[in-house]
Amino acid sequence: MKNITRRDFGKSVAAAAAAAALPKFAIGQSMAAPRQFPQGFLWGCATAAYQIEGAAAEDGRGPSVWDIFSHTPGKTYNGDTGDVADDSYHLYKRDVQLLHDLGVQTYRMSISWSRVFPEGKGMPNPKGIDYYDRVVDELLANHITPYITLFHWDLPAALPGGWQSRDTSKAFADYAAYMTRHLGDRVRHFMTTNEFTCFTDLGYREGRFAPGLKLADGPANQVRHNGILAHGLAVQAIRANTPAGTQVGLAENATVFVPVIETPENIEAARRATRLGNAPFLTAVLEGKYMDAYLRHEGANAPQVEPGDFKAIGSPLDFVGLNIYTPTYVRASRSAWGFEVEQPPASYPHMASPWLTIGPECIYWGVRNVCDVWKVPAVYITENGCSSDDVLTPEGRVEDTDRVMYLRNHLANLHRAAAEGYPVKGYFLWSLLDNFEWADGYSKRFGIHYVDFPTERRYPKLSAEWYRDVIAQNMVE
Ligand code: PNW
Repeated sequence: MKNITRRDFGKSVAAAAAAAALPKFAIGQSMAAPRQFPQGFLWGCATAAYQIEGAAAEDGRGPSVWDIFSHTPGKTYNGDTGDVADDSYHLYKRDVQLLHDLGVQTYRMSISWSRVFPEGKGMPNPKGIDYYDRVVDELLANHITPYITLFHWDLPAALPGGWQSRDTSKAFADYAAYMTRHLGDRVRHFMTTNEFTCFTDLGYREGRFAPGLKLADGPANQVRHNGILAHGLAVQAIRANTPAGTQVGLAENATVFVPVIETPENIEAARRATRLGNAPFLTAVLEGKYMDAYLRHEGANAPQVEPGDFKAIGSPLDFVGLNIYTPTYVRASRSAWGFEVEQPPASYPHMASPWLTIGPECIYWGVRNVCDVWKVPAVYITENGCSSDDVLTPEGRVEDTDRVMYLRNHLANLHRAAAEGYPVKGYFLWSLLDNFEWADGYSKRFGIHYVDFPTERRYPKLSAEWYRDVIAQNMVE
């Protein structure tokens, strides 16, 4: 059979349209409106300190729980550590150049708390602060707006009890105050914490992440509480130490509930599930209290709350950052909760990381659920991206067509949210570079730039070329 080329197909469609007296359109041109993003929409990339910086023992940096954990045999893939990572500590100018070449307006980065306060508190380390001054100044010189996360999991190892102690939440607020007072003249956007569930549950209940503990429900719930308390105290500290107009938020991987079919009942089920499914974290932060249903469910294991905690935790935010990767499908049901979660069948597709199931509509529903339930003033996608089995050819190319597919479909769905009027202000692609993917070490690549770790050379992948076009046109095809 003769292969039908795109051109033939276009011709035959055009001929059929003419015959049927349908509106005319040019060959290859879609009848659908182009997916143009709102004017001023911010495009960016995201990274995190421990995943890219390396220089783990340089210039007075103190160890974090991730240094200890990754150096403990059996904890990370292949025993990989962040000792060198992308060596961005030394190569940051090259990385800012990559951002510049993409044409991004903005960059989300995090600060290594133990680089600034090697002991977690006490005396700051001037060389650590200098590094972040240099990075921020380099970004600004390239007209790239920094969005800074104060805590992306690399807790100073010296803090007694880690997140099991309320003192850590207070130490975090002091560090946030110091850091934002220092950077607040140049940086106007701060996120307190990244992904509560990863640094609390994965670190203290499941033991898959640093510090690798497997606590019982009671103490593990207290760790969660100390995490949201740290966020709240830090919001207060940032407000008190920065000029008016500084924007404060957080980056949260809220569970995104997607209606299995878009019926009014299932959409309502997704809303209910959004509140309940995020009860210990985002719901508590945005409602300024724990849901009764959560407290009832946890019973004797519910966290201890001290007077004033929720005044801090419920501090109003300027924006909510959502890290969006995967969908959780939900439908209406007659159960007590009013919804039921669908487990994906074994054949459900995923990217190179087995947990990274593909459901591009999750980015639309993530924004919509959060805006509909909590009426937040502004939303950013603070992370979205995927791992692929990238192969660097001898010519230095990486044809990551699957990553382009993943990103294109997510952006089409994000466009839907923007077009419906939801207040999405920007998008940070995870990640600028392949980097230390936590317990998966260097075995999973999330970058749109390939990093050849032995040489630290960076190569733009096909996805980087594609993203550059998206940014230039403020549009996704
Ligand atoms: C996020 N999960 O982590 C983090 O913010 C990044 O540091 C990380 O590199 C990126 O996503 C890719 O993993 C997650 O198992 C890690 O569902 C694991 C999960 C989700 C997010």
